[in-house]
Amino acid sequence: MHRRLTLLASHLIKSKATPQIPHRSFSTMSSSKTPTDIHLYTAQTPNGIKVSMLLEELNLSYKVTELSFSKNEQKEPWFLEINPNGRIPAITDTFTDGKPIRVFESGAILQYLVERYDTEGKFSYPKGGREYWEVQSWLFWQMGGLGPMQGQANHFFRYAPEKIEYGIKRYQGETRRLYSVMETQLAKSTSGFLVGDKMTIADIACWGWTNSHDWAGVSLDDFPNVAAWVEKIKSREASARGANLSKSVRKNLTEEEKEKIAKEASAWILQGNEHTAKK
Ligand SMILES: N[C@@H](CCC(=O)N[C@@H](CS)C(=O)NCC(=O)O)C(=O)O
Repeated sequence: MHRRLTLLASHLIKSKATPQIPHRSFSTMSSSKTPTDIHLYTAQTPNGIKVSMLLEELNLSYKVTELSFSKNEQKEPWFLEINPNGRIPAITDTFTDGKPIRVFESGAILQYLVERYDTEGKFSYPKGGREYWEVQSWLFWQMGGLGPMQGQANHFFRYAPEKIEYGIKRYQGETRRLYSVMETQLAKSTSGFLVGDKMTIADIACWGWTNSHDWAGVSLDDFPNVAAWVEKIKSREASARGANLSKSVRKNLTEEEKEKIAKEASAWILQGNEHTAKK
């Protein structure tokens, strides 16, 4: 594994614009940021932006490669070396032993980044303490609940070729239920964040999904504390930068534009379904 990652890393370094990797790549390097070897592979999605939000909040400089789903770049062999699951986000970095490391699954990446780079505990709590475990609980709650359920709500509401009422109701209902769990937690919070007195990786993990509630067809009207928390995080300069990293960010879409985007996404999702079914 190390050998393959080392080969991949040296290949990427040698051929800056390699024809094998024709993706949109750029660096976030700036003199005010701490340099790192982190290379983020991402796209403008709720899971993808978690990582860039944290990287920006930590004021780290990193390289970015944006993958195109419509070209199925996330399933290309070179990327499967970085994430065998063929999904974004994923990162590579130079590990503490000097050798390359890959990390995939957004929750694992957030944990890796705070363990290595959040030395002042700005977005995390000391390992093993009470708040640490509360952060872990919310992080796993997002990874196992909010993300997958809202992802399915998106699927049945926006992408499925037929409107299946049962699927739409089931996953929108679950998304609403999960929002109400957050609502209860935030209503009790004196800081306005999920855990303790600051924004943590638990908030970052949940934000991208909650902020895109509209795409799943779920309103925040019944969840005032969640709505206020969404705005509070949106107003943070670094988080906003991370959440809008992609050149393809589009805002205030009309219903026609939303339909067009959903139709395009639906096409590659259905192609992917067929491909998986053949395996
Ligand atoms: N549990 C994974 C989920 C990753 C995931 O589903 N990523 C989506 C974008 S949000 C993706 O890469 N989709 C492309 C595909 O399904 O081929 C994580 O949190 O990293």
